[in-house]
Amino acid sequence: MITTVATQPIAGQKPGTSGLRKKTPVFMGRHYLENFTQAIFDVVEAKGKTFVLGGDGRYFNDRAAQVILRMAAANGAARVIVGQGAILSTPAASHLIRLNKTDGGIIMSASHNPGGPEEDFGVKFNMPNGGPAPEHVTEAMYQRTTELTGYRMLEAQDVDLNTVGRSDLGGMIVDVVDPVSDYAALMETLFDFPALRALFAGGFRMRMDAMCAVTGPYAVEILENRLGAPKGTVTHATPLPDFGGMHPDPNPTWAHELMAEMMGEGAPDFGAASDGDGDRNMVVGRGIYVSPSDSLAVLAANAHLAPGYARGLAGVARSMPTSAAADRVADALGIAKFETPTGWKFFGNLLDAGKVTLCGEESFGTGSDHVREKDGLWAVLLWLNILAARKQSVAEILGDHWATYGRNYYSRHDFEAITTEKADAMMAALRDLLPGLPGREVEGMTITAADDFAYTDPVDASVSAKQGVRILFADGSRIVMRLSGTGTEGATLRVYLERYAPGPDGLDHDPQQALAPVIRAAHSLARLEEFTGRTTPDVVT
Ligand code: VG1
Ligand code: CO
Repeated sequence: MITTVATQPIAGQKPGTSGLRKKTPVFMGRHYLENFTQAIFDVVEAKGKTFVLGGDGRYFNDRAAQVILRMAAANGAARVIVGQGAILSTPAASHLIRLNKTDGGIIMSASHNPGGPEEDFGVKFNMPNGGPAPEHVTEAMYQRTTELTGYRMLEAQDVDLNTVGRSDLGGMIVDVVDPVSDYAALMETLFDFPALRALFAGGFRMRMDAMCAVTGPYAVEILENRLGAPKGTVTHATPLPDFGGMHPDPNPTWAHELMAEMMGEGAPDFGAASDGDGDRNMVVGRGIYVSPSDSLAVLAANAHLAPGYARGLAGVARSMPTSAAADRVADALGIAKFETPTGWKFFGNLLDAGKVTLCGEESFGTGSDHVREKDGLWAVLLWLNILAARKQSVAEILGDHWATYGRNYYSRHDFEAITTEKADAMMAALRDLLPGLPGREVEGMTITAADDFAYTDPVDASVSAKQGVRILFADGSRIVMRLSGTGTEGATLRVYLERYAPGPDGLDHDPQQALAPVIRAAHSLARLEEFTGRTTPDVVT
């Protein structure tokens, strides 16, 4: 039986950089998930449509899946394809949407945010192209949440999501599918699996830290079962509702176990980690950390070594705060380059239009036109393919890269859980300062330009303003500052720092030392301590 449950708008159901993310108790609150789900189904007009549904396995994932399924049925959806156990990594969900030509999908995840009864939960809608809904769609969903008076609900028993197969839910087809197999098959079309098998058979060793999150089953199947990496190569391989208490954000701060192993005695050849929903990756060589901006540049320069990219790249896109290292590769290859706002949704049009093949963000996100999300395991496999083809170490490949293109020293400093008012006041003061900055000298460097980044989409001409303050210096150095749009507690200030060294000298400094004047300039220009009381970042990437 379908009922319309009376409800009232709930304030604040506004999706951020990537979907709606809130504390789990908020999401579990009365009508909270239901209201937002109804807003999604109203905006996309669910009747007769087919969707994909899955999540990263965090706490409340299984219950939320049952609610969303009953509401999909009540709203007249024809069919929902669900990952077994309500599990799908974000890139696998994107692939299933595309493979089955569905009308979109719902991903239950707060991605790199911790999970558990007191941590974070999230819901995100992806479009028929497999990519996150663009701003005008998420804005329409938000608007809808402000006027809802009821949501539609089917009264029914839970669907068995643990068994692969087809069932009926109030006239709607539910197809429970293996979350891994289609994704693994896609990877086999892109990479030289025989070469990777030979690499592992030849004694190459890697560590993949899945951080008790969704990548575990994918990495075990592909790396250990299909490519023959030794059993146990993948650690923290079982997805847990609270990620085993880990913070599933693959950066040097949170993936410290992996960092310690890779920097220690007897480190394996290659290390990698991924985040809650499997779309991020951190890559580490023996004794050397690869900054995500450099990773994008190296992948762009070498992608042709993998069968799926042998034809070369159409272009490369990076988010504005990501370093310009990839631009140098694009220029050398004579291919197009694009600079977009933060968030994968801004790459969708460029990928759909065939303008770019690779995309990347400094926040440990890399991906290509094989799906419409960033893809952690894909990046790991592309690195492996490059290592196999070049028969060099990560350190050698990075060294060669910097010698060829120069080095964009890069780091991001995060200041977390700042009071929102303080963070807003600091950003407002900084924005006021911008017009007067060009020509000024700070820390011996001359400012050439300062603005608040605005982006006009080259495909649909939509404009996104206020995407982050940029301060550019004559020597190519750069400061970017913006507030996070994925946090659930106060404000997180992200300070992005970059300095270019053309080489051949000065290519092997410690990034924090190389960036020291830029860091000092950032603190003084933004009056960071005065506004926030903070002097040292919580996370350094
Ligand atoms: C962060 C990153 C951004 C990324 C987004 C979603 O956003 O900076 O690059 O696309 O997270 O990643 P923000 O607004 O907090 O800076 V994920 O893996 O959380 O979907
Ligand atoms: Co993620």
